[in-house]
Amino acid sequence: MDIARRFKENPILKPSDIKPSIDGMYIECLLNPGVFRFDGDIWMLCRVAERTRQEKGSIKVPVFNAEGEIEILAFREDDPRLDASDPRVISYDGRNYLTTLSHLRLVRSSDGRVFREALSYPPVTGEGALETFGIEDCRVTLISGIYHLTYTMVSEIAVGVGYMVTTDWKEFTRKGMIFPPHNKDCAIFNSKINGKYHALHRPSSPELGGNYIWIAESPDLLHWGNHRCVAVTRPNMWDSARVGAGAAPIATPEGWLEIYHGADSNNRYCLGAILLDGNDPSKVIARSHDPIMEPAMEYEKKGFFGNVIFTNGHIVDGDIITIYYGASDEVICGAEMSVNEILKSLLN
Ligand code: MAN
Repeated sequence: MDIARRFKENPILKPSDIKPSIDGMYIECLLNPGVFRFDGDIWMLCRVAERTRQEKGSIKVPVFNAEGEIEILAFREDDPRLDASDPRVISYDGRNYLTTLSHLRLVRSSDGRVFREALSYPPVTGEGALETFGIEDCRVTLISGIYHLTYTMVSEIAVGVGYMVTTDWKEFTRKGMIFPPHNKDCAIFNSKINGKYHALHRPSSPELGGNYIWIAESPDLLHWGNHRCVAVTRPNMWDSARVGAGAAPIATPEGWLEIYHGADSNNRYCLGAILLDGNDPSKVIARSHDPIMEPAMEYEKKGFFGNVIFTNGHIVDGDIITIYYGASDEVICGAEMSVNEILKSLLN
C-alpha cells in the first residue's frame, strides 16, 4: 500500500530551475538528491544531468577528460554500430556511453519545501579517470560533525562507489573508490554498531546472483570487509530485477529501518522497507511485501525515464520521515511517511 503523503508543491525542483554549468549544455534531469541539515537549513545535494545541445543526424554525448574539462563525442545517428534505444545509455561498437553527464549541486531551504540554489557553495564535479562519465546519486551521512558522502563514480571502465568527506561544504577531501565495480547505492550508517562502522552497498553479480543489497563493516570507513548479503530480488514481484539501499538507515526501537528501491524487468522503480536487527544489522527482521510508495502521479509516470521513484535522501523528525526523491529520473519531489506506520506494515 502506498503510504506516502506527497507534497502538494511537487515537483519541488525541475531542470529549468537551475542554470547549466557551461554554454552549449542544457539540464535534462534534476534528480536523486542526498539530503542533510546544515547551518540551520535543510539542504539537498542534487544530481544535475546535463546533455549536449543536439544537431540533426547525430548524437552527441559529453564526457569529462583527464583535466576535468567537458569534451563532446559525436556519433552519426544512422551508423549501424549505434544503439540509442535507452534514453540513459547509448552503445557504440560494443562500448557504452551515458547520454548525460552528471555533477552534484547544493540547494537549501528553511522549510524543506522551497529550495534555492546555494550559489556561494561550489558544485561537486567528476575528477580523474574513474569519474569521466560523471558522479551521481550521493548519500550523505553525518557522524560526529563530519559529513560522509558516498556516490556513484562512473567512467567507461567502471561503475563504483566513491567516498569523500566535508565539514563546511566548501572543501571536500576525496578518498577514492571504497567499493569496486560493479557497485552503487552505498549508504553509511550514522553510528557505529559493536565498535564498527557499517554500510549497505549494491554489488552486481552478472553470472550467479544479481543486483542485491549487501552489508559491510569497517574500522575507519575506508577499508570494508565482512560482506554479507541482506536482500535479494524476488521473482515475479515489484523488486524482481534489482534492489538498492536509499539513504542512511534510521535507528528505531525495533531495529534499523532502511527504505530501499526495487525495480522489475520493466524498469518500474518503487520503494519498500527493510528492518534490520539493531545489534546485528546483517540480520533481516522484516521486509515489505508490497511497495510503500509506487509511481502514481503524472510526474512519477511520465518523464525522461518514466515510472521511477528513486530516493537517496531524507530528513527524520520524530515519527515523520520526509523522503526526497527523483521522479521519472527528471524532477525532484518530496513526500512524508510515518516511521510507525512503516514499522506496523512490516511487523504485521
Ligand atoms: C544506469 C542508470 C543511469 C546511470 C547509469 C550509471 O544506466 O541508472 O541513470 O547514469 O546507470 O550509473
